[in-house]
Amino acid sequence: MPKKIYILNGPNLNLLGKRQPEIYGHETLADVESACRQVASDAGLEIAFHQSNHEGAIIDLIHEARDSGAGIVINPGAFTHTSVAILDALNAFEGPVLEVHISNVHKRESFRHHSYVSLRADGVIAGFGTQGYQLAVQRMARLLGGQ
Ligand code: DHK
Repeated sequence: MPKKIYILNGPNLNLLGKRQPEIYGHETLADVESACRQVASDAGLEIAFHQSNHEGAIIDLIHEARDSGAGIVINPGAFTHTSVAILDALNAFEGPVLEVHISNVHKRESFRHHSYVSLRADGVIAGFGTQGYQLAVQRMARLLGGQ
C-alpha cells in the first residue's frame, strides 16, 4: 500500500490565485493540488490535500494524520506565526514534517519572521512560490524512503 502524506493549508490559501498575486502568484490551490498529485504519483505516494480557515480543523487533520499519514507538508498561513496549538499537534505526530511558505517570509514584515511550526519542522521552504509544494513532496518521498 502506498504511503499517504498530508498536505495541509491554512487560512486564506483558498484564495490563492486571487489574493495578492504579486506576493502569492496566479496559480490556484487546485493547480497546486494537481501538481502535487503528479509529483506524488511519480514517487509512489498517496496524498490527502486539505485547506481550512479554522485552526481547530487543521489540528483535527494533524490528529488524523497520526493514524493514517506517513508525513505532513504544511503551509499554516498566518497560523505559522501565532499557533502554539498547531505546534503542539505537530509535536504529537511522529513522521517527518515539512513547512512551506509560498512567499519569502523573511523578506516581509518582522511578525512573519518567527514561526512556531519551525520548532518542529524537519525542513522549511520559503520564497519558491507554489513550486515549493512540489519540492516538499519530492523531499518527503526521499525522507520516507522512496525515490
Ligand atoms: C501565507 C500566508 O497566508 C501568510 O500569513 C504567511 C504564507 C506566509 C506563505 O507565504 O505561503 O505569513
